Amino acid sequence: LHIETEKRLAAEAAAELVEEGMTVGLGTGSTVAYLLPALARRKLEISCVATSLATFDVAREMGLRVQPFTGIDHLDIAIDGADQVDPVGWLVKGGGGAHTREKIVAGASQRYVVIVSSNKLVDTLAVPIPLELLAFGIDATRCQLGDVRLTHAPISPDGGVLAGYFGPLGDPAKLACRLSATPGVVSHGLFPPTMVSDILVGHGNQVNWRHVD
Ligand code: DER
Repeated sequence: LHIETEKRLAAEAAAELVEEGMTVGLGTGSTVAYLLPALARRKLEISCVATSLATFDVAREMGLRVQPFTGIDHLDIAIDGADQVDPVGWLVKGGGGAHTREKIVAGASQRYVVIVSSNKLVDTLAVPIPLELLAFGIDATRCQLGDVRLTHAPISPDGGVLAGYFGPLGDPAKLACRLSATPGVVSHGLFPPTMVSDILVGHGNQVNWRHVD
């Protein structure tokens, strides 16, 4: 059906969760693009941090108060998209190349709300898993990881090299551990269910709400 409508409905529902005085983490991507105007329309006194320059610029244009993520040791809520969501709440993120900052924001937020259209729901996660690698020793890092290919936008705003893991996925928890433990991997796009509070899924003209335990 209309994926854009589903993205907008999920984003508008998430915007309602933000309250006066909150510090808010803003994700990156085309679903979050619907969140920003919905949030701005509420004219709340809130402080926002952005997970990409694109989000920063648009949020500023919308009149949201966006500031660098310094001097803030936690966020009340963060709202972000995802590329894939599995039945227990594992996410694959990083399609927009922003997963390093998105994971930092997710980890710092009291409540992490994921907004997706229904096409993002999968029974089983699939590769590629986005990666950010340090350039130093990158060939040795790639050799330890297995099938890793460099992607379109090679350099991240934090100076790392953006790539994708195309090897066997198997159990997401085991792969997430192996990716995190491999020296030279700055971050990867597997976000565990423990990181997620709520998943708002646009479905036709409804929004299904999944609370992740
Ligand atoms: O890059 C990212 O992690 C984005 O959040 C991505 O996963 C979702 O982008 P979309 O809302 O444009 O599909």
